Amino acid sequence: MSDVITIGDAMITFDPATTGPLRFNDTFKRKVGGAEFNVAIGLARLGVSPTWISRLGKDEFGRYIYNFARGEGIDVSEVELVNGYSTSLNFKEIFNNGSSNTYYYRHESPTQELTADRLNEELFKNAKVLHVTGVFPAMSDQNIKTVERAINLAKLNGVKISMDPNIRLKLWSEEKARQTLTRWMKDVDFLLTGLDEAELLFGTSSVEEVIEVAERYEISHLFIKDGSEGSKLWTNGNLYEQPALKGINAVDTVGAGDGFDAAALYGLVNNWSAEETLKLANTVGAMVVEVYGDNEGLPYLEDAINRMNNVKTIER
Ligand code: KDG
Repeated sequence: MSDVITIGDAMITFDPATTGPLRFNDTFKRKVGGAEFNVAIGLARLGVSPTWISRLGKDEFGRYIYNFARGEGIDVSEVELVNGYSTSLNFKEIFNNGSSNTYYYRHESPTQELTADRLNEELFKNAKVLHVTGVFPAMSDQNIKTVERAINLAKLNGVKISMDPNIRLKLWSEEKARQTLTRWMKDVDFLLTGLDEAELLFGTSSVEEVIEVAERYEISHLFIKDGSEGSKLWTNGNLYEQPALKGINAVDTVGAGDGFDAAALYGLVNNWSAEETLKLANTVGAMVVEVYGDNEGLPYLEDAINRMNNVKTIER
């Protein structure tokens, strides 16, 4: 039984050894990434049991990701290694200010073997949350159908739906992203979004107006991730705010949103108060940017709580 189900493509991420334009980088570190996969890693480290539904190529990279996921304690019973596809790849380009670009080699992704009818209904009978993002559906119309069925199964079984729009304009157009994600909004319980994404989806980046939209869709928890401006949580008619952590040295911002999501879901699944849930999410998002890699900075619960409470630990 798992608390949170998520569906997505994972990839081998090649992190450059130096900053600057990709074409000048000739040395890379082989790592793993994938928005939904990062969330699953984050959840597992915090102590929530995640099931990650996916397909990987039956190749060396697929085996590596599968074993990595198992090592992190993710339930991989719904992950298969399939013939005829290569495991997805992603080359990163990082600049000195921590900003980055991604270059995908994920067409066709092995997740094309994950058709809607292959979702295991049993899984939804005991889970608490289904977490979806805009990355997996951006990859193909078939994935849109798979997410749609997952949402229906979640609804049928009383599973809450969490969504991070995670808009990747390298994978789909603004219009398709808007059409698809807003169609699902009426089923969303927890929305975790950036203001730029809210602008694209709802035509506004004003916090008050985004709250109005959330109210219209009957979203119970609206998390707003606003980078260096901090984050907000609107729930039950109340708005909570957390400033960005001070003194952060951002070396790689990729995956920060996924860390935020994992921690927010941790708080929600464990019935933490709104204030504490937002504080934990805000802290974990910040911890991710301090470490190179899409998920290496995701903390274990004790470390996240110490950081959140400013407890200094000395190990030597
Ligand atoms: O959110 C971080 C992910 O986006 C990254 O790990 C991989 O680019 C990626 C993707 O599309 O999932």
